[in-house]
Formats: sequence, structure tokens, C-alpha cells
Amino acid sequence: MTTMDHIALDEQARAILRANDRGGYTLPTAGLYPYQWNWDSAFAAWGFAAFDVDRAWTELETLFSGQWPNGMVPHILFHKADPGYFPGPDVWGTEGHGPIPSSGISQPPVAASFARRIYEADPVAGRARMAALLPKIVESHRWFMEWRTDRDAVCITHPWESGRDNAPDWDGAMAALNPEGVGTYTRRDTSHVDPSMRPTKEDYDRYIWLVQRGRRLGWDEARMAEDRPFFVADPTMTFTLLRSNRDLAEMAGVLGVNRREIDGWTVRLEAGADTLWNEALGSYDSRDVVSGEWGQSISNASFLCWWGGVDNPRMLPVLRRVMNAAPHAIASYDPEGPKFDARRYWRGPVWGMMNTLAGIGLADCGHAEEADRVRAATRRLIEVNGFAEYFDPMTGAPAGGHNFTWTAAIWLGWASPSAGEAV
Ligand code: 9WN
Repeated sequence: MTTMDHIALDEQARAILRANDRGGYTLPTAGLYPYQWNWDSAFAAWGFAAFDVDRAWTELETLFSGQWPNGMVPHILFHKADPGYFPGPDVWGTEGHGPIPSSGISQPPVAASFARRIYEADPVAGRARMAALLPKIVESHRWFMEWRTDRDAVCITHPWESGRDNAPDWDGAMAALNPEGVGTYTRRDTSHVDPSMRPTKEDYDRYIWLVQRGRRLGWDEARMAEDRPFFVADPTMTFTLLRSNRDLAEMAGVLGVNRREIDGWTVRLEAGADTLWNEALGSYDSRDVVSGEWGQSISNASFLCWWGGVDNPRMLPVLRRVMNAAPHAIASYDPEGPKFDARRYWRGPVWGMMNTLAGIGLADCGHAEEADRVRAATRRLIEVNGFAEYFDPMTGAPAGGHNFTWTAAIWLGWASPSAGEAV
């Protein structure tokens, strides 16, 4: 590719962010995801920071405007009802909980990490914005530590909370649920995207059953914690909170805010990360708290250890093997594993934003060769196949939604040759 081609792709990425902008918040992609999603928005903010720092802060501010009084930042904010997505606000039934209609669960907490990057892009412009956001992020981390930990690893109460909806990690925990009485409903995702690229009906029945249960319990965390049918300690959650927490502590230091409580959470999360080491598998793995079983899954979330600042020397050979096992890295599930499915969402496809977290983490830990390899692979995928939601690791073919916000954002922030890695 020539420099001209890259400049054209940079322009295309900015155009995608602008086109998905609904005024203060950005859709992941029009049609398939017509609302504001939590971690998508944090990536979007970082993407905007490459050309409009003010708009970047607004994205995070809008996200936190949906924060619940208990500290949770919901995984979806339903700013404006749209029949194109199921389940919408009528199914979640969270009225009275948050300031705006929303889902009742959260998503991987990457906001602090991107807020720090946006701050560092322009510390003068960012100081007041960061200062206003910081206590809200602290509240959200406190909520995770209080309601989502087991042995200090961060857990999910719904597969959607992890952001890796149908990952093989939860197969055991999902099979243990009996979605009886879930009733009939009409999925909308499969009218936007080829069903072979999406979760199955068995998965969806359980997703909706868990939503109905939360609703029945009034989304009251204490009541829901009394008897958890689904509670899985997740590497995505644990490593992203670990990184965000370190970044939050740094920001607190810069702003002269007491960081003692935040530093205490970092110590706990480091211990929690250790509980995700599956010795038999030789990898970080998810851990089903209810059954005590491992997920037995080497996934792209296993490789977020470096993003979390956990430089376990045993993970590098695992990463190299997984990267060598498919032409396009990093597959979301080990291509040599028994459940690999090259097209089905989180069971094989490559996700550019996960590559970004792994790649930046690798670089931070001094693994320049692997970091460069992940970045080059991501760049090539986007150059050849465009700004897709995810990609087939065997062929590179684009899959899921198109003109995708976080793919455009990571292009601008990291994958493009013109990306300022300092941002
Ligand atoms: C459910 C928006 C979101 C991402 C998730 C991804 C997918 C939703 C869905 O899309 O999840 O939250 O309906 O499939 O798995 O990571 O945030 O892009």
C-alpha cells in the first residue's frame, strides 16, 4: 500500500466515526447496533481524539451520563428507541434505575485507559474534563470490586457483560442454565447479518432468560447476588479493569486526588488475575465460579494479560502458536482448539480492537517483535477488507457489520501508519 492509500483510509475512518455520530455519542454501526454501547464508545472516543479531542471527551461524558446511582455504567444506553435491535428497553425493564433508559449489566471497563490517552493527547484542554470524569470512573470501578469479583478476579453475570457474547468460555456455564419459560421473541440481529456469523438460538434463549431474571429481581445487585445461576471469572474483565485501574491511579496522581483506594484495587486485581491461570491448559482462562470448572479456552482475551501489565513469560509461546495457526491473527479462539469456528463471532474470528489491546500491551511489556506482528496483521486486514466488525482468521474475509466504529477508531489510534501511538 502506498502512503496515498493510507491517507485515504485515514479519511475513510474519520468519515465512519462522523457518520456513526448521533450527536454526543457514536453507534457501533448503523442498523445492527442502533444505540450507544459502553466499550465501543470508549474506543470511539480514542478514535475521535486523533482529530477532535473535544468530541472525544464528549463521547465519554455522554457514556457516563447514563451511570446508575450504584456506580454501574450500563452496557447499552437506549438514547432513542429503535425497533431494529432486540432486546430493547421494553425487555430490559430497568426504569427507575438510571438517568436514561439502559440495559441492566455493564461491559469491559476500558474507559479509564482511553480517558488517560485522550488526556495525554492534550493535557491542557483535558484537565478539567478528566477531573470531572474521574470520580465517576472511581464509582464504576468500586461497583465492579463490590459486585463482580470472586477471589478478586472480575466476573460476568451475563455473556454480554464480557463483550465476547458466544465465546466457548461460557459453554459449560450456559449449558447449566435451563431457559424454560423464556417465551417467544424475534431476533433482529439475524436480519442484518448472516446467521452463521452470529450466536445460535440456544445461546439467545439463555441471553434473554438471564435478562428476564434480572428484571424479575428488580436489577437489585444484592438480590441477584444471593443465588447466581451464571457467574464466570473472565480474563477480559479482569485484565481491562486492572489496566484501567492503573491508568485511573495515574490520573488521580496527576490531578492531586488521593489514590490509595484505587491502588488497593490494583493489588487485589493482580491477585485475581493469578486465579485465572489454568495450569493444565498453560494459559489464562475463564473460571466458572458456580461449577468451579475452567472454560478450557485459549482466547484473544487470554492475550490481554500484557494490556493488564501482567507479563507472564509462559504466554508468549502460546501467542506465537495461536498466531501461526491461522493466516490472520489473532483468532478469538485457538484455531487448534476443538470449538474453533472461523466465522461465528467470538468463536474464531479476529477482532481488530482486541488485537489493539493485546498489541499495545505487548509493546508496553517490551515485546516489540510480537507487538509489531499483531499490528501489521491488523493493518493488513483493514487495508484489504475494510472496516468490518470482525474478520475470518483463515481467509481475512470481512464479517458481521460494516463501517464499524471501533475498527475505524483503532485504525486511527494504532493500526494506521500515521497513527500517533503516543495518543
Ligand atoms: C450485545 C456492539 C456490541 C459489542 C460486543 C459484541 C456485540 C451485542 C450483540 O456488539 O454484542 O451487547 O447484540 O451482539 O459482542 O462486544 O460491544 O458492537
